[in-house]
Amino acid sequence: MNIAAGAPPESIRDSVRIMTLQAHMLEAQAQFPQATGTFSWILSALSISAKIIADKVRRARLENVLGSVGTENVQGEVQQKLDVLANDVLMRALGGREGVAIVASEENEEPVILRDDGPGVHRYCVLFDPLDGSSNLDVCGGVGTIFSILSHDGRGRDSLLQAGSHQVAAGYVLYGSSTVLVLTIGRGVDMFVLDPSIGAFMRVETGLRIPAGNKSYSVNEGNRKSFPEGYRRYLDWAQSNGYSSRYAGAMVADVHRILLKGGVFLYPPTAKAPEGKLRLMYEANPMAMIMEQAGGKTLAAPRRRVLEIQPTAIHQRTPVILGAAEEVDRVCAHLSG
Ligand code: P6P
Repeated sequence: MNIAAGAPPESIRDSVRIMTLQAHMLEAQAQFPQATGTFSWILSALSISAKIIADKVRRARLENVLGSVGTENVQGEVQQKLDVLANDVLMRALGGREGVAIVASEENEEPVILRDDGPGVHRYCVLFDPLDGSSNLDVCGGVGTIFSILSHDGRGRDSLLQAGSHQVAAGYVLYGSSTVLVLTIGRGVDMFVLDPSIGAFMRVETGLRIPAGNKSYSVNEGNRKSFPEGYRRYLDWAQSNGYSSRYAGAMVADVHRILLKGGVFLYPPTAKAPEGKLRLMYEANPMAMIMEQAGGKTLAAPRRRVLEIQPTAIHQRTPVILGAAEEVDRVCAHLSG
């Protein structure tokens, strides 16, 4: 290869290097001399869980694991068979990692206390929605896993009750036309796609930024009549200004579209869910960290960042307005009008 003096070889440029999720994490870890690898091991547990869940989702109808188990979770929502399977995979993968002190799941009423911090041992809390949007499974719609990682601060289960701004990492896996993992460790947003032929998540984007100018909103308009008036004013304005509507019914799918294309996603207070439907700790907070790291915004109400909400319960809910910064501002202008 003819390497001009000073010019780096083509093969080491970010855009052409072969980088797996594992290599990406080890490269990030190397920048922290004091790092012990605990955090990287937790991410590897999430990665293997995603590969197993992806396989189960794609084979669900063939293996007759679609449909519900006939029970309800702590949210009062009917549990799908794959909700329980995905939850079990994540619990077993994370349970085997020394660095995990506590695990909290949408599917479990109580958090699972695995280990306490030992002298000189720093551990983490992992919160997740194992299979977000699972009602889409029967119709082959997008479903996903959402995760949030907090430092364990020695307060036992109260270590979970930290504001979203304290997250050390957040991400999601979208089981869609391909299996995509999106991750932030507080230094931008990176995207990986599972290559099933080699069983590795391959890095395809680094430093994602939400595009501006996409005239698109995402909301369940079936709830329109019970939205607070300001939301209805925004929707009337948007529909009079050429906006399109996109709604997948699974937060991971809707947020992923906004991360890549722009626009705004809304889950306002409704008569059925006056505090909002989405869960703060393992849906809104991780998505909010990703949105803000990608230059977007995530609010619970005008001038109320989701990441600043001080939680009082691990399953508490919140309204959500998230997406491109200028579009979130436009929604808020109608809420405050
Ligand atoms: P609705 C899925 O059940 C979920 O928790 C989110 O993934 C999704 O954004 C929302 O609920 C959909 O709720 O009321 O529109 O069906």
